[in-house]
This record gives sequence, structure tokens and C-alpha cells, in this order.
Amino acid sequence: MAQALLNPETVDKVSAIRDEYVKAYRYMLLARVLDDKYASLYRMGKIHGGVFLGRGQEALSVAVGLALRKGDVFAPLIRDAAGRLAFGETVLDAVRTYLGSALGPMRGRDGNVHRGHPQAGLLPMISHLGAMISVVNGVLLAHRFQKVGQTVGAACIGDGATSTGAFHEALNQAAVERLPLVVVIANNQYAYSTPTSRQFACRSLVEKAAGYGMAGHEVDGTDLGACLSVVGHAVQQARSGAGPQMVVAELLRLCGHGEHDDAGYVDPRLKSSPLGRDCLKVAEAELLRRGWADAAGLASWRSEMVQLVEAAVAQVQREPGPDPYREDWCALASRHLAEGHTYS
Ligand SMILES: Cc1ncc(C[n+]2csc(CCOP(=O)(O)OP(=O)(O)O)c2C)c(N)n1
Ligand SMILES: [Mg+2]
Repeated sequence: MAQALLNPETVDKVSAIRDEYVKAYRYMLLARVLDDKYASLYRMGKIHGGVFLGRGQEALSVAVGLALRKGDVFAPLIRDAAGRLAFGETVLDAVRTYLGSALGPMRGRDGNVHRGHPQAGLLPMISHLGAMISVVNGVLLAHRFQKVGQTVGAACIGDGATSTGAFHEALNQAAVERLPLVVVIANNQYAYSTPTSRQFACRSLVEKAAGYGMAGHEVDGTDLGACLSVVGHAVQQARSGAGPQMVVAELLRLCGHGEHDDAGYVDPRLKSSPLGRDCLKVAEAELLRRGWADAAGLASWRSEMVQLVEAAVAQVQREPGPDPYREDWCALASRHLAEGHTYS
């Protein structure tokens, strides 16, 4: 073992794993700090509309964002702040959308989570309940027709979405067409207040993969290392032509459906079970255990993220909202906007 550790290739591999883990943790931390800031702005009445957080789902989400690369397509959902950041979304884009800045990607016309950059492969979400999977299929089919090879599309979805017709149709199509789709299901045990026992009757959602004729993978969504490895493998499989992949992660939503919901219906037994572990704390313990960070390092990363988020919020709070007299109200998908129109 000691000899194996001295092998330069092994050392390189260990450093690559450490670098990836640290990078992922830092995005998770940034997402958590950002989510906490939205929650406090919401309570101060500074955000109009809903606030939807991804507490407890950062490990899974970041693994998706990091497994993708330039040219890929990503359809994140309401709990994917970490994945969005890892895929390249800026904190400014996120804050501008939540605060309705005209300088944001949706120009202040669409709130909270309905934001994206289609040109960069980041799809603005339509709905949480399965609508985005077939949009990703469409992009992947377009890539095929245009002979753009080696791209992967990832669609994140919740357990509740697996009960919808949109989910079924999209997965069936992806399997029949052998699309390089990775559908990532965050089984956070509730669809709003509906527990999984009222949503599906199979043992695990991963059993559904076989029915569609696609590969299925299960992962502990509270374990960052496991998420990086399982999601990374699924993306690699899709990229290498193995057809669509389903990843099912088990975890618990550590917040309400939105900030308007106190989640009083969540079973306390789930909270104290392994599913109720906070993936951020689990990752911190792992960083310390492996000697990849110490307490002072963790604290300084946190203050770095807090400063980043506070600076973005302070900047965006000084920006204008949309001006109804100058706004042309044309669809954001219109050609000149898709090609990078700026509000002037
Ligand atoms: C067709 C449709 N029905 C209902 C809703 C309202 N709605 C939004 S999210 C949600 C629950 C989603 O649960 P799940 O898929 O488990 O995702 P989670 O919120 O747990 O991440 C509901 C009922 C909707 N957006 N669209
Ligand atoms: Mg759910």
C-alpha cells in the first residue's frame, strides 16, 4: 500500500480526486450561502414571488454540473443552485433574476428559477414537473441532425415528476432514440407535501429504468464522493453511446417546498435517519477526515462565499428594473435576444 502511494500515477490520481472534491464542495458552499441569502431577502419582503431552495440537494446537483462540459445541455430545476454554478452560471445572473434586475438574463421579466442561457446550453426551466426532459431530448436530436457529436444532455427531476405523463413520454422517447440523456432524479421523499408512499408503488424509482430499456444507477444523495462518482459515470456512459441513463439519488429536502412552506408535515423519523444528513456537513467532515482542509480553511472559504454573495446583492440592488416604456416585450427566445441582446 505504502509503495502504491509512492507511485506518481497514484499520487496524481489522488490529487485529482481531492481537487474535484474541493471544487465541488466550494460550489456547494456558494450555493448554500446564496440560498440562505435568498431566504433572508424573502423574509425582509425584498423578493417578489416565491423562493425555492436546494438545501440538502447540493451534493447531487453539483455532481451534475461538474460532470457536464462545454457543448452539453443542462436543464436544472428549482433546487439546482449548486449545479447551475458548477455549469457556469454566475452569481450575478442568479441574483439579478431573483431581484428582477433588467440587466439579468431574463431582463427582469421572469423571476426566481426561470432563467438560463440557451446559447450556453443552460435551459431556462418551464416547469418542475417533467416538462424539461423532452426539451433536452429535442436539443439532443437537433445535435444529432446537425452532426454535433459527443454531447450529453442532463435533466434534473424530482420524485413527484416521475408520476407525470411528461416524464413517461420523454423517457420512452429517449430510450427509443437512444439519446445521450442523463435523467437525474432527486428522491427527496416529498412532492410538496405528498410523501413517496402516495406517489409510486415500486421499491425504488430506479426499477423504472428497466421498463424503459435504459440503464439505472442508485446513489446516496447525501454523500458528495458517491454523487461525483455515480453521476460522472452515468454522464460518461451516455457520452460514449450507451444510450440514456437514469440516476436515482436518495436524500431529504432540508427545507420547505418553497420559503412560504414550513414543511411541518415532514416525518421526524426521516429527519433523524441517514437520509436526513446534511450533505454539506457530511462533505465538511470528509474534508477534515482526509486532511484536505482544516477548520480555519473551511471558515475562510465560507467568508469568501459570503463576501461574493453580499457584493452581488449590493450591486444588483442598485440596478434598474424593466422600464415598461422602453421594453419591447418580444419573446426572450427571439433571435436578437438569443444572440446576446443587452438592455440599453
Ligand atoms: C403539472 C403541474 N402540476 C403541479 C405543479 C405544482 N408543483 C410544482 S413543484 C411540485 C412538486 C414537485 O415535487 P417533486 O417532483 O418531488 O420535486 P421537489 O419539489 O421535491 O424537488 C408541484 C406539485 C406544477 N408545476 N405543474
Ligand atoms: Mg420531491
